Amino acid sequence: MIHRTNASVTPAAVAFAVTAAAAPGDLPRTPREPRLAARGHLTPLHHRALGHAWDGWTLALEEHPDGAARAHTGRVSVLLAGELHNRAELARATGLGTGAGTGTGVGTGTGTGPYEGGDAELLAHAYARYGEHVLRMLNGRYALLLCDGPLLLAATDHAGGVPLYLHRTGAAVRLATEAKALLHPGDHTGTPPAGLLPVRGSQEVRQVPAGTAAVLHLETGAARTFTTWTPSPARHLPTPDQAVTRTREALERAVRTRLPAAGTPTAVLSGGIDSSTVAALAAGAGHGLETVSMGTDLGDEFAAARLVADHLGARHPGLRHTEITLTTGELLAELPWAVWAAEVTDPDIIEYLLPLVALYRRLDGPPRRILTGYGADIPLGGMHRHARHLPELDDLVAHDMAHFDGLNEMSPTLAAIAGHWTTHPYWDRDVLDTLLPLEAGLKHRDGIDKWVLRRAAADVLPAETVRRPKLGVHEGSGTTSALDRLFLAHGTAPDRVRQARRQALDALYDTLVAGPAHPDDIPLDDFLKGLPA
Ligand code: IOT
Ligand code: MG
Repeated sequence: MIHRTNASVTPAAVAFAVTAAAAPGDLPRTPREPRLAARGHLTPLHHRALGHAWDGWTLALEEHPDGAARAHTGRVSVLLAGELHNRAELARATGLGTGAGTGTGVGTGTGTGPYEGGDAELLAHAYARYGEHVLRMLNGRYALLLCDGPLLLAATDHAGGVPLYLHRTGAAVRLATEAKALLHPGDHTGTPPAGLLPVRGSQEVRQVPAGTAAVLHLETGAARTFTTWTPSPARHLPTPDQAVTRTREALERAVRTRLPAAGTPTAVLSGGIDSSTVAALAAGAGHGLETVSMGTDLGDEFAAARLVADHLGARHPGLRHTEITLTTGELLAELPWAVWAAEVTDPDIIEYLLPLVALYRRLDGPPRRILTGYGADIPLGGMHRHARHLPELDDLVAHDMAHFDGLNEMSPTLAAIAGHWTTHPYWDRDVLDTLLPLEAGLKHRDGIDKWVLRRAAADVLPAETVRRPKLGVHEGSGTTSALDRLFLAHGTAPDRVRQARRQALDALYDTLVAGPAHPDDIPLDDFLKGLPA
């Protein structure tokens, strides 16, 4: 019998911090609230079962009785931070009805009707049938903690879509969806398990790689990892028409499974092909849609976004489009927030994320479910549109797929700092498995970049949008020039701007993530003045 502690899935539980340790001893309660940038409803977590005990906190983006989605059987406990996108298939394979439910109701979980239990409960059932191999069957965006007696599974989805950090302290293992919750100075004991990613600011804290599960035995201390997904190195040769059809079908399903059970979704819209396709498919699903576009005094793509919003608005009732303009100063002031949320220092990645964090923090109202086109350029080689030969393009795509891990560019915390949940249809596992293996001549064709995607969306977008060349978010919003000007204004020589940027980001991380500061404590100008010239 599974005790359901949370049957609501959308858009509940999307971040958590938790510690787990071996039984038989219970764990002392952690009185202090965890250090998390994500904002939401915090609930203490205290659970004891056969072979393990949990103590910590869960955080849900919506007011919720129990924080992250949890399920408990006698010896199995499941805590899922995030959501599954192949519930129906998983429920069917596990013998739980047709599995078509939305996951928002409280169902019996058996029989021939749609499965309506929560994601964590569904996982507990599927685990009972498939064991740890169930992790190879999941399509979702989650960090997962599963205890089976003294055996602990700590896993991320195929993309590491919800970052998960791990720290072993004696008999206990501490886990959190944000590194800062674990990076307490003076609390460093225990050898990290092999096979995990290093984390800046600590010798002992590790990040669980994308598509990986860490398996730790809480009593013996034995540890191993296993892989649940890898980017395909193979390339397929469908006909162009087949490639277009498969792309469209996979994307439609990915967008559909990401829509809220109730309420209106938001799409962040630049007017480029990636986000316009997502907006068009979301609008077509008939749940209403709000599109939002941001710009600064140095640049915007408002006209391109408005063209799409008007086109969709004429076809689907109930669409709303908003433009948000920031001054360059307001944009740059978000730099500490971007590092605080992303927990990385890569200058290129922060340049992409800065305008998006600034935008998410300006989205008002109750917590939103935000659809983004982020990530499309990685499997399709969109950032390498100037690559002149197909082998070069394919090499660059393979390189990007081999190096995305640990960059946290799709972390939910980027929007969770403002209480929102983001979701990335192009990094749906099935979409990625459809796009990535296409031979390069379907990604770049007739001199057109992201050809297969443009064709797949041609009937739902204005012809001008389908043709429109790519402009990166950092270019369209003026972020690149704003950052350059900032460092030049602080006396950095033009040939040292890049190096200075890297130093500033490292220093921000060390202060905010590894150190105890909060973005509110950091006036950016003073902070930059304090750095070595
Ligand atoms: P870009 O593709 O321009 O933007 C990513 C998403 O952010 C868009 O699809 C859109 O949903 C949103 N967005 C962009 N600009 C605006 C705007 N002005 N207003 C509202 N929403 C907007 C970088 C990039 O060029 O972003 N991201 C790439 C590649 C990442 C590289 N990473 C890697 N190699 N590991 C991407 O694939 O999205
Ligand atoms: Mg893009």
